Amino acid sequence: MSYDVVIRGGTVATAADTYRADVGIRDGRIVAIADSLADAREVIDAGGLLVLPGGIDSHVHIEQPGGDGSMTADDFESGTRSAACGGTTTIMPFAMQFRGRSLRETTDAYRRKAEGKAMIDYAIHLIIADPTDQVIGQDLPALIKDGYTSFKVYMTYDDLKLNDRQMLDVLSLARREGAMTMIHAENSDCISWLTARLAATGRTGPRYHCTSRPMPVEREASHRAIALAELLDTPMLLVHVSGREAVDEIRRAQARGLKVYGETCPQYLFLEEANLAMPGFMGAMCVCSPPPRDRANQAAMWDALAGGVFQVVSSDHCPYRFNDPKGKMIAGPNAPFWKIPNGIPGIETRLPLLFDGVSKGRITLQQFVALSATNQARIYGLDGRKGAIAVGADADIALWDPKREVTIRNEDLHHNVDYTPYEGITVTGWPVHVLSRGTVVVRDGRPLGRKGHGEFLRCRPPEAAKPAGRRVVPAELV
Ligand code: DUC
Ligand code: ZN
Ligand code: ZN
Repeated sequence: MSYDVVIRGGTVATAADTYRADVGIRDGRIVAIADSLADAREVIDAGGLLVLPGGIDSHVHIEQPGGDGSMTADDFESGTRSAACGGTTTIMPFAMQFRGRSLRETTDAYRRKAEGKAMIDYAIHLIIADPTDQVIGQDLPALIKDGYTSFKVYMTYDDLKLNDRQMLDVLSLARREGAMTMIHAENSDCISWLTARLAATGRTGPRYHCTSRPMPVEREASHRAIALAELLDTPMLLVHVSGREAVDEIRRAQARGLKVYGETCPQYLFLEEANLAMPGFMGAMCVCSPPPRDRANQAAMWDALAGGVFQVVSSDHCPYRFNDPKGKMIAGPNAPFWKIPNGIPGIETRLPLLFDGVSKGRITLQQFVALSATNQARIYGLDGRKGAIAVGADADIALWDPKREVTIRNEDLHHNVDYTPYEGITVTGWPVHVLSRGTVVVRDGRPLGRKGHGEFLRCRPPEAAKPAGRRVVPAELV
C-alpha cells in the first residue's frame, strides 16, 4: 500500500495512550498506524516529536462585529493561520445574531466571510440574542439540521442577554433537537449595579473591570444556569469558567449525575487581576469577561483540569487591537472600563500554554489531548472525523517538540493583533509541523497554508447533548 504522507518515528499520543508508531495518510485521511510504514510520496521525520491530534479551538471570535462598532481583529485568513501555527487544525467561531435580525441570514452571511479564506477547517456555533417564536420554532431546528448543532447564550450584556424564561426556551429546544447549549454565566444586574457605584465614585480605570465582576457574580449565574438545565434535563456547557467558586458549582452538578460540561481558557491559568492594573490604559489589554482572578484561583483551575471537572480548554480568542479605533481604543485612551471591548487574543498560544502544564506535571499528556481536541469533537459532534489519531479520521495532526522552550513574543505570532497578554512567558513544548487533512500547513514553525484550503464542517447532534435521563418536570411540559 502506498501513502501520500508517512509520519515516521514519532510518539503518538491519544486521549487514552502513548505509543511509538508510524502514521500513514492517503487522500487526507489517516489510513494506517503501524510499527513501520514504507512507500510514501513524502516522509516526515518525527523522531523525538509527539504526534498529536491537531487542536480544536471550540471558542473563538473571528471577524465578529460588536454592537458598539468594534470589530475583532482577525479574519478567517489571519485567524486560521495563527491557529495553525499554534497546533490547532479546527476552529469553531460564532455567527452572532443581532436582535431583530434573521438567524438564517446572519449565519449565511457569516459563512461567506470564511469562504476562500480559511486555511484550516471550521465549524460554526450560533449566538442566540433574540429567541423569537420564529427562531425557536423554525430557524433553529432547520439550522441544526444543516450542521449548526451548538449555540451560545449570554446571561449578561444588554444587547445579548436572555432572561431565565428565554433561557428555558432555548434549553428546551436544544433538548428536543439534540443540540449543545453554551452559556456565558454572569449576573447582569450585579454587574450594572456595581458598575454604577464604581462610576459614581470615579473608579473607572481598566482595573475596575475586575471589581465590577467579582467571583460571586459568576458563581450565582453558573448556579442558576445549572438549575435551569437541570429542570429540563438538558446537557449544557459553561464557557470560560474563571475560578474556584464556579468550578465548585460544576463539580456539584456533575456529582449529581447532570451532564454539565465546563470550559476554561489560558487567561484563567496564566493571568490575574494585577494584569489589569498595568500603568495608564495598558490594563485594557487584559480586559475580558469573566476577568482573570488571583493566584489561588489559577491553582484551583489547574487542579480542576487535573481532576477532570473540565472537558474543554479553548482560547476564547476575542482579539481587539490595542491601538485601534475599532479595538480597545474605540472610546479613546481614557475610556471608562465599561466602554472597553471585552476580549483578548490567544488562538496561537492556547496549546503551548496548556502543554506547559504537561511539562510541569500539572496535567498528563492524555489529559492535554482530551482537553485540546478529543473532547471538543465529542461535545460538538465532530468525532469520527476530528480530534483523534485513528484510522479513518482526517489527518489533522500536530507534531510537537515537547522539549522546546519558547518565550512568547508578539512579534513571533501570526495573529493580526498588536500585543499578546502572554508577552515574556516562557513555556516548554511547541508545535513544529502541522497537517490539515494531510496537507502540511505549518513546517518548522512557518505557515504554509493556502487560503481556501479550510472547509466548513457540518456538526452532528452530539451524543454528549443527549439527556442524562434525570427528569425533574413531567416529559410533556418540556
Ligand atoms: N465572552 C466571550 O465569550 N468572549 C469575549 C467576551 C465575552 O464576554
Ligand atoms: Zn462569553
Ligand atoms: Zn468568547
